[in-house]
Amino acid sequence: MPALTQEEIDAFWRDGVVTVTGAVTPEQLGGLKADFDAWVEESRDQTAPYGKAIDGRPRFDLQPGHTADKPALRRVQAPTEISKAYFEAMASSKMAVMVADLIGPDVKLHHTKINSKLPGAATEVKWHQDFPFTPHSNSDVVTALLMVDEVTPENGPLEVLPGSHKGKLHSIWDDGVFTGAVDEAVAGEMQANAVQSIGAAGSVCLMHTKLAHGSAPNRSVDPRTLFICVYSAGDAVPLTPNPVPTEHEGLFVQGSDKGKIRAEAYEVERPQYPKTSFFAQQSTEESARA
Ligand SMILES: O=C(O)CCC(=O)C(=O)O
Repeated sequence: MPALTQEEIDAFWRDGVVTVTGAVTPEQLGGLKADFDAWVEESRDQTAPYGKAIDGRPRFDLQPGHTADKPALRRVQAPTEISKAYFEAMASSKMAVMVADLIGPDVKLHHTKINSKLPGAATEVKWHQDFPFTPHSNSDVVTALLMVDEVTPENGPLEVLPGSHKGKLHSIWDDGVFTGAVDEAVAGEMQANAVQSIGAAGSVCLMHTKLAHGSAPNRSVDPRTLFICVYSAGDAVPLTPNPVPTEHEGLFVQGSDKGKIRAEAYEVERPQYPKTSFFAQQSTEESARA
């Protein structure tokens, strides 16, 4: 049974984005919140990024300025590997069916992460498109940003440029340096026409991989936690190493593997594999990028 209406499907292909409520059950949402709260508590004892993801990088990334009193856990890499609640929300929720309504019937996972903006943390995301980070043989790739907390205009919502998925792929290199962000002039134009994706906890923002987006710091007293699942059509094959590798990459969450590859013709600069984290790649400080 479809999980999206025809209007929602049409909006996704027209705008490159659609936000819908009820992507997980209240029980699933409760499990996601509980596990994330426990990770925030754990992070209070840490002074530097910690834990180990499968590529050896820290699983838990901290914003500079993180303290026990003001924790600033900004990223959990591949939470589905360490939490049943996150695995279930990725693999067996209404969200996965919604994605199949867009790019199915066969849908597989590429990667998962949590992007968190705790109150007072300076975490921001500079404007970019996802596809140049994760080029695939075709662009039937969806970034699903599940709102674990209510997302409001004040707590650092995702901001998108509707329709930009139909335009060009913007460079995320600057004069030989991988910045992971479009240049400032382009970002300014995107920001001028941006629309915020806000919603109740349990809503999901379904975003086309070529849609331009970014987000500002959290200026409220409430957390903003997004569980981000990147899914692709079953016949889309990644062309570069997964920047957020996970043992669950390639898992079919809808339909099945038909053993086919579908390709589109396009050109893109090869992305740089993150040495530490995505946020460090976007940092303007050379020392953070190293
Ligand atoms: O956390 C955010 O606000 C942005 C997420 C994002 O840029 C992404 O998933 O590509």
